[in-house]
Amino acid sequence: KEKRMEWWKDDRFGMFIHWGLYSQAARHEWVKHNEKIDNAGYQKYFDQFNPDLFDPQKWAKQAKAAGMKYAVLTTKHHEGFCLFDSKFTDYKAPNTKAKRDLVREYVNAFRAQGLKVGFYYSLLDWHHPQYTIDEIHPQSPADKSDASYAKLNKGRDMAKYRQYMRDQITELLTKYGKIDILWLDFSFPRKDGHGKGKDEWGSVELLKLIRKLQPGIIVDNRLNLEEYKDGADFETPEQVSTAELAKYRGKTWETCQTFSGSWGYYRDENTWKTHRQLLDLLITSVSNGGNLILNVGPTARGEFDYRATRALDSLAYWM
Ligand code: JFZ
Repeated sequence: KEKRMEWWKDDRFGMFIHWGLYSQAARHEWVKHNEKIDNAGYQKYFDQFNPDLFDPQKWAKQAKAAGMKYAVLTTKHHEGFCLFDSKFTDYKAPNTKAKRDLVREYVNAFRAQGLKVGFYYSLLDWHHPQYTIDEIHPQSPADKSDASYAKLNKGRDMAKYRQYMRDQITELLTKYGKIDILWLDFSFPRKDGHGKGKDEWGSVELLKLIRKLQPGIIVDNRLNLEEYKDGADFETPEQVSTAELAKYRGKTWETCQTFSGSWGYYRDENTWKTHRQLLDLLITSVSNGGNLILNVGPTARGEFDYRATRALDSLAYWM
């Protein structure tokens, strides 16, 4: 563990990239949940997905210039759409107007710039037919009784969904060469049973598979496993203040932060951090012994918008 964390502790600064169908709605990556959109209502984003301006070499150059040493891309977010070519679903970029595996292009471009490459993979899946409806699913029932969930989940089988995850993670960890980071997201066990945690995800088995396929890979802690301590490599304080970061001293951690209020592209979000705030985050993270991963939400056409570009440019200038 010490050994595989060496480069990560040295590199300190990375780029998170949240990109998916939600980028078209341009109002939060949780839009499907927030507006309770069902698969039929969401279909237009699949039919119209056409990232004609996608140029991952440009992304990689911007990351590198800003001093970032690694990147993590959402290969699949909670909406279930896959940016990669998977044998196990039709709900993927190659079947859209993009007509190709966007993850492969990302991997090639970032590696070519000498950056380490990571994959974010959502455990949640609001599109998969076998994924059971839980409290935070877009179709979660108004009536919160067990019977009402049971009725909705008739015919859904999490064991099949667990197999789907193992199959897709196997694809991601065998078809793209050495992958440096896997960022799994996330566990939300609930007392009433309508959340998901280690049993629903098959966490221990999943981690063993990951370690077998890529022994050097670094994995985040969002499976929330008490047992199998070697499973997770780092803690993930999300959107915490610089004052709070001091509490993580002595631990192995990476804080993930946005330029503005959401992870996915949000056109009308106006609370962008100032250049000074971004620098403060970087300096405070590093001086407290942690990493910072700053997020960009590219537009649906595949560009970093002018605000993200300006923020990255300001970091590059400081670097
Ligand atoms: C998750 C996602 O829901 C979100 O869209 C984004 O991808 C972010 C990086 O991760 O959000 C979480 C997950 C876990 C916690 C908080 C937000 N948590 O454990 O506090």
